[in-house]
Amino acid sequence: MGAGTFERTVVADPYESGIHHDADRRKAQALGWNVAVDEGSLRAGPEATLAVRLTGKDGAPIDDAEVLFRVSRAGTSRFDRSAPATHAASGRYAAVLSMTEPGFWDLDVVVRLGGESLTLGRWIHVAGEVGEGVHCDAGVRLCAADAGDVRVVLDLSPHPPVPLKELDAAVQLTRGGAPLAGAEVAVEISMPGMFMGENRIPLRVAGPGRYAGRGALLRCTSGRRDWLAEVVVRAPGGGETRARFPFQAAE
Ligand SMILES: [Cu+2]
Repeated sequence: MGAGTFERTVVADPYESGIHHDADRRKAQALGWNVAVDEGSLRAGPEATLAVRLTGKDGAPIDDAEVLFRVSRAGTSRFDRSAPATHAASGRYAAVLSMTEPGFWDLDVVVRLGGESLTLGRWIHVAGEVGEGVHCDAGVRLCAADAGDVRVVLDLSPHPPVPLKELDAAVQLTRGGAPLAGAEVAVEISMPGMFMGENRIPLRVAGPGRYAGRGALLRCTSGRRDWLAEVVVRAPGGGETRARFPFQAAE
């Protein structure tokens, strides 16, 4: 692979990177290319198998592309990895990558075919063991709780959240096992028994039943690190329900 085509481009400004993706997305639409990620088989681990299906116009599989995967997590370069994908039948491409953290990842699929090269960005969910109950620390792992009849899985990052830094919140909602679309979702950060000001992170739709947003964590001048994230859910046609996730911030 010559000319550094597949070199990792370090982008200082994530919004700039987003613009780049927009241009490539338009190009992909014009070409009719689509990348579907097989999330069902994706599990966190040092040797995670990442597989996609690449299709062209009319959904026909593309079998003669060069494909590279780049994965990363928001707010850190610690988990950046890349690997060339090997081709299997029917437009399938797969690679084994170290993806040790369950939760939400950014995936860049770099596709080269017939002189065209484009990068398609996807937001993917890597399954792991999901903890439950009041002892699950949402600062270091995925935790699940119920808001009424809605199942809420919360992923805060970084792990653990750092005071006075950006805090990413991603939520997966299901009802009866099916992704819950059309909900209004926000995360409220508070400190039990101590008023720390209002800190509400509105989330936006990020996929089927997925909602994500970015806010910031405050610092407690008393030195406390125990916080509470409350996921506020307003399901379509329903009232407001809440799921509570205690977490510990970094020092
Ligand atoms: Cu406090």
